[in-house]
Amino acid sequence: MKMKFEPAMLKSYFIAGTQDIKDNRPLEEVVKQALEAGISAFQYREKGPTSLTGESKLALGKTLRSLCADYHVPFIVDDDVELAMQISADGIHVGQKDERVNKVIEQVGETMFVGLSCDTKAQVDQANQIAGISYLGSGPVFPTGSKADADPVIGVDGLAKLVQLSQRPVVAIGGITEENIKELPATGAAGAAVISMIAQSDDIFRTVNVMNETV
Ligand code: TZP
Ligand code: MG
Repeated sequence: MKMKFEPAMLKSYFIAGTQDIKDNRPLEEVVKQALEAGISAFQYREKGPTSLTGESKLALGKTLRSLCADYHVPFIVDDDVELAMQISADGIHVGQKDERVNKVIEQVGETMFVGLSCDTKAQVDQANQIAGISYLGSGPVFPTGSKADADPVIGVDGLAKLVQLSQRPVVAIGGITEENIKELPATGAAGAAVISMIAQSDDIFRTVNVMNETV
């Protein structure tokens, strides 16, 4: 199955792995609510000391993959090309420190779309030269507590500059809340990618509505 990339997929982009969910709630329950609420994409990202690996990561990946397919919402895997291919993901997302993007593009071929994190002008200039990249993820726009090795905050101005330089749509990421999301439309970003705003929300329907109505 090959899902064609559309910029509208970036509007309300939920990223999560088991490490992001508190109070012993199953991740699939949170993802199902987010899908019901109308997210435009889901990225499966198991990262950090408590995250799943091996068979348990594969099993949960399969469950989440098929859940997203039920809702016709793109399912994207962070940084794990082997898993992404095994479970027929719609997309793969890589950072500058992950497997080199050219190699990833070669490995996945036409089977899925590719997203790349960029936070400097040099990185965007380089990404502009690579035909196989569908979208860019920005560096952290606001301070984030969800990524231990997050790069320096680029701010709303930094985001606007990346958008201007990029030949591909850019999804804003990092520390986005129901309050500061109002600052994003002015930057030209195609949408917001969030972990805690949805994973820690007391009302996922309200939160996803805010995303879909703002950016
Ligand atoms: N990449 C840059 S910041 C970040 C990632 C994965 C974490 C975003 O999490 P939150 O909770 O939305 O700030
Ligand atoms: Mg990464």
